[in-house]
Amino acid sequence: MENENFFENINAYGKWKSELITAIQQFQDWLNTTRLEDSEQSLKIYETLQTLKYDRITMAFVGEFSRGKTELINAIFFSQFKRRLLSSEVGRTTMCPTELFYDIDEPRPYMRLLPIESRLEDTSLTEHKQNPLNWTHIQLDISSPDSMADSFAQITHTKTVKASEAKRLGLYDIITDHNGTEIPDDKAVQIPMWRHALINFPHPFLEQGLTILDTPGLNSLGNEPELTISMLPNAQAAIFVLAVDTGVTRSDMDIWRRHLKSFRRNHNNGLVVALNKIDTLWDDLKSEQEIKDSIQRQCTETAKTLGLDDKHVLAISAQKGLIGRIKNDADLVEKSNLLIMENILCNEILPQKELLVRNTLINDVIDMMQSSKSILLGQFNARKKSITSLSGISGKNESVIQKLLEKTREEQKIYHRNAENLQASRQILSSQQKRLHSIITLGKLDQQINQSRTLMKGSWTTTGMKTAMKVLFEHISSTIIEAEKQIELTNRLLNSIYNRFQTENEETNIKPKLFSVASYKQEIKLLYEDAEEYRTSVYSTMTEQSFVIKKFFISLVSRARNIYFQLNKDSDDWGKRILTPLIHQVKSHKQELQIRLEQLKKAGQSRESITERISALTREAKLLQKHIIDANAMLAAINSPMPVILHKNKTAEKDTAIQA
Ligand SMILES: Nc1nc2c(ncn2[C@@H]2O[C@H](COP(=O)(O)OP(=O)(O)O)[C@@H](O)[C@H]2O)c(=O)[nH]1
Ligand SMILES: [Mg+2]
Repeated sequence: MENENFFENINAYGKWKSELITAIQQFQDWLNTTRLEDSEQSLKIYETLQTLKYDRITMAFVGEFSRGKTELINAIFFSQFKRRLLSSEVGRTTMCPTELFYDIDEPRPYMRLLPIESRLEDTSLTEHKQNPLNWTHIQLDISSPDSMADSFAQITHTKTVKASEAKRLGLYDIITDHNGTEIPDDKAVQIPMWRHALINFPHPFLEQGLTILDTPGLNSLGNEPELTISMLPNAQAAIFVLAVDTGVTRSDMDIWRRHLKSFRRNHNNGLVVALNKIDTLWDDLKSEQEIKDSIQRQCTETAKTLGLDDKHVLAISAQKGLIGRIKNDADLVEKSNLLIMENILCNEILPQKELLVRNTLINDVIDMMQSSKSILLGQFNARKKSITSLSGISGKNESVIQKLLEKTREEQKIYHRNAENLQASRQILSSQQKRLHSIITLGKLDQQINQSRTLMKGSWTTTGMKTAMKVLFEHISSTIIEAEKQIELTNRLLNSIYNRFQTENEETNIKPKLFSVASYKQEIKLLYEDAEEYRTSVYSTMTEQSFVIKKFFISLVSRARNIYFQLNKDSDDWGKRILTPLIHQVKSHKQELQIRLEQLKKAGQSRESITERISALTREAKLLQKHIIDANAMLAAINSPMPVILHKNKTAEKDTAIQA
């Protein structure tokens, strides 16, 4: 009845991640012992480990006020506290976006609240999050659910201010009444006390890296563009909560259009529509079938309104699910459909997340492992070759040895040419990289951002925003196209360097790792689409709201800068490491030639010394073999997929995932 399956799958994800971390740490040690360590690789490994350590899965609960988002969070995550941990009673609704997570750097549980007045500044939420001093800090006592619930009640707090103050804070929805007319300046209105809440809490789910984002209704979503432009797009899953007692209202549709349609486009899956409060349709006077039919009708109706297939809407009762769990009433939990909902969530999110971690982090490490392994394989083969030739020359006459010596010197010449070529290629590559960097510097982007800002000439209007956005995105697109051309040149150069190397050294078989800007281009495209959708929705609902536009611009710029920063960094990392496999290969070839020459020079010596040499080489070969076996084990570990725990409960999985 408890969400064992959900729990085990999230746990399996956490375990998979910690096994990855162990394998990568072992790789670092291995590089150390095999002396293949170089600073670029170590830095990359360190960064990968840090990213994995702080990596999170975000699940966002989105919907209009009072649809039961917070109740659903209580039911899925906090039922073991045997009470409503987050306030979801009548009249106590979430007033500010709330993030629940586990802070590995600060294991003492806390709640941090950002005062609503911080909206007056131009600082983004992301920046605020980096500075705890701006927040009101409350220590949480997790031994007492009651005292915790008391602290969490802060999230629902409001305060009374004059309408003029609400206007100053950009809370436009509050100062207009139902007919859209503005409330007089000196009239009192209720505004949220806090702008954002962070809750650090050692819950098993959260400890595995899950972040829950609870949002208030449309007001706050509409007024805090950062949620739309950055927090929601970055979430792995969004749960859109509707309720049967209200049906799909105009404001539900507003939220759907403004915030979730683009989520659906950006993520292939991960969006779940929950039609909540089905218990209000439970009626003792009706037969089971009648109730089922009426729920089904509502689902069909909802799906139609949202433009989805029926199966994408899941009917649930968050409240009965929570009560059932608190009272250990398995039938009630079953009837609430909560278990199905949880299964869908893990089926949707975890495989997608695994793929993301693999593509963005792990594949690079695998490349490094493979190229290091191939270097050792080269060294191993060189030892074996030396052993064979050494066994061959023992007792051979002077002229044979002389010939072998000449042949090796010839090879050495080729090696020198190779090394020189490589050196020259390195220089060409480095100048190409410099050119690339001059194209995509953050400085240039910032200049463009400032220009767009000036374009708006302080008249933060939607029209100004439209022009500024267009100019900014045109600049970004043309820059990326220019960067793409430059990268194409570098890729071509790399292919020819590797091909040449291959012809000169038949034994090697390494392929260059080419770079592509496709994913950055795609991200910019999505950002533009999100921004455009947001801008037009703001335009259609509000005339001139400098506050929203300003905040919108800030969040837009911050996401664009991030994409740019990442492109810069990734291409830089790539540039630094692209020739490493060849360099290592050349180094070990040099080593091998030296060994061979020494042997030939000593060939005239006693049989004992040759035998000694052979056994030394055999020892080295054995050690290399051991390192290679270890590398294979690390590769197997890092390649192994995350285990999927199959459903134990009888509620079969229902695939309601929304495919884009
Ligand atoms: N009947 C019924 N009421 C519910 C259900 N889920 C939530 N509610 C009630 O709806 C109200 C709003 O819930 P809340 O979780 O605060 O909504 P939110 O604003 O979307 O977070 C509260 O009074 C809840 O007790 C449900 O499944 N059935
Ligand atoms: Mg709520």
